[in-house]
Amino acid sequence: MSAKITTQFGHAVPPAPRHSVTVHMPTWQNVERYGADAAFVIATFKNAYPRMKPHKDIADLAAAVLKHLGAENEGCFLFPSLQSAKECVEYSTSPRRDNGVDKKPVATDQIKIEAFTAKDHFFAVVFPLDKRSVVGGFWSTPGAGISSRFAEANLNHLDQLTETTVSEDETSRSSFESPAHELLRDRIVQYLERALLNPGFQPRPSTNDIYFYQTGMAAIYKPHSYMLKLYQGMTVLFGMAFMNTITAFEEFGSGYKFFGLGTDDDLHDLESFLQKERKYGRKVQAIWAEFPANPILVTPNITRLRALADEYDVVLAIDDTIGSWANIDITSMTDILVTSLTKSFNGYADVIAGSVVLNPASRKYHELKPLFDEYYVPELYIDDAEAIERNSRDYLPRTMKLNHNASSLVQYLKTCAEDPNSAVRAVHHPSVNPSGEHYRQFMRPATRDFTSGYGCLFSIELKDLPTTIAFYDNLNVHDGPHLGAPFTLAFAYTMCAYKNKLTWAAQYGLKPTQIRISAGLEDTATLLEDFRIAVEAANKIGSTGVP
Ligand SMILES: *[C@@H]1O[C@H](CO)[C@@H](O)[C@H](O)[C@H]1NC(C)=O
Ligand SMILES: CC(=O)N[C@H]1CO[C@H](CO)[C@@H](O)[C@@H]1O
Repeated sequence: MSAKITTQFGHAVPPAPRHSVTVHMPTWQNVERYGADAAFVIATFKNAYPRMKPHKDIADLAAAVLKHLGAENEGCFLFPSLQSAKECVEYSTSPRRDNGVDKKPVATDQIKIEAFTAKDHFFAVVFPLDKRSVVGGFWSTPGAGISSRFAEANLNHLDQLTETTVSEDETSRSSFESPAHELLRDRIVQYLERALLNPGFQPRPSTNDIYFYQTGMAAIYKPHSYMLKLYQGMTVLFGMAFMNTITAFEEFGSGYKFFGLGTDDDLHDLESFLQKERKYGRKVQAIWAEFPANPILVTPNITRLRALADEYDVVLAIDDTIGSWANIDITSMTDILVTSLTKSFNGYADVIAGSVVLNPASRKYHELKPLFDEYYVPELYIDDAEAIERNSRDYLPRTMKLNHNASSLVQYLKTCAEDPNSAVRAVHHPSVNPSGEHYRQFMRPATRDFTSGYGCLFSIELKDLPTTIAFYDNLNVHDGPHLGAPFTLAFAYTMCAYKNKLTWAAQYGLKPTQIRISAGLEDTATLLEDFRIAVEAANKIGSTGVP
């Protein structure tokens, strides 16, 4: 068993570097509190995933900006580009912010954009403090704000903080292009081109087809917003997706249609939907899917999705974060490949970033490439690019360990699930899911230095709530969101994200008795022992709920 975890609730997971993106959330009691009122619990966190709430460096820079403006009683969010600042204002003032209960849009004369320079140029959106929960929606979903490293670098030049005029000219933004960005683009192309399934497939993506964003969510939100300018159409979300992705399609654009199981039956329904929309002359702009999907790792039949996208002239955008480049080769199936670099690519839970790869062999390329080149504004800060460049040097060997460690745990838990006396009901992972067939088809062939696997993420499902609580409270790993870190993380995904809509979630196979696990790099035997102890604690509870 590993050393007993002593990290306090709400603190970053050790070694807790300055830019950590983790927060430890032990005990089921806290899971329930989070599910009931996330904002309340997040406010008590010392560290958090940066989109949950601004990192301390960002909060400090925002405070300095407000002080400079003599507006200490107002609220402010900071953005690296005028484009993102304007989108924040548009979001905050939209009539769609009226939720009919406790939120109203911000009046247009109450919110403004101010431009500043310290080390770099940046933009502040300033608004009345009591509107923070409204404007804050733009901070947490699109993830288009400045990064904590951006803030740190500018805090070091606070003596130079000056207000400047708000100008459309975004040309002098040198901090968003650097040798590190170039190295990263080269590396990404290299990973995409490694161990190809169809080497004959041409043309292949080049470094010109890679776009960087400051978060994984921005790598979804920004392309979605560019496409709205071109197509003004409906969006399809096929299969379950990360909770903020669903929110992004709810809050931005002209509606979305959700096929939340991502199964072959859903494919039939999708086809009927596309037929109907075509019949009524309505444009569907894109089909989005995760490969495989959060949190129970269903993998869609991407061959069929590709065929439907072609037949109905719709963009196919795939988020491959969970499968990850090293393991799967799906670029040629997509029009847009989006990845959260925050996860296993960066691998050390201390940077957030995202990327988009356009597929030059896709028939949508001639529309998408000019669209991206028109609207794309580089926003990935140089210090973040440098950190990811350093951290991703061991991406391949690290991914192999993550694959292996996750699979070892899945094998053990599968054995438990087969025992009728065990509290473990199921384990969800592409290696054991029926939809895993769709995943295996796109695994890269083994090479001398790498054997493909199924990624670091899986979910364990317990018999009932009492056994789930016993498992969660007795599992000696860190708890919280995030995946692809060096340390194992357990996350009560459904309970945290959907406690107030469990019936909705249940339609898509999500249960409060599932715990999502991101396997880390701990010694396999130790990890197995930690899980065995938690399973035994759950077994002891039995069906009565009494130990
Ligand atoms: C996926 O869809 C394709 C195209 O419809 C079909 O030929 C194939 O059999 C499906 N794959 C699986 C594994 O069901
Ligand atoms: C079997 C395997 O690859 N397990 C690895 C899990 O990660 C740790 C830390 O890197 C390795 O030591 C194990 O070998």
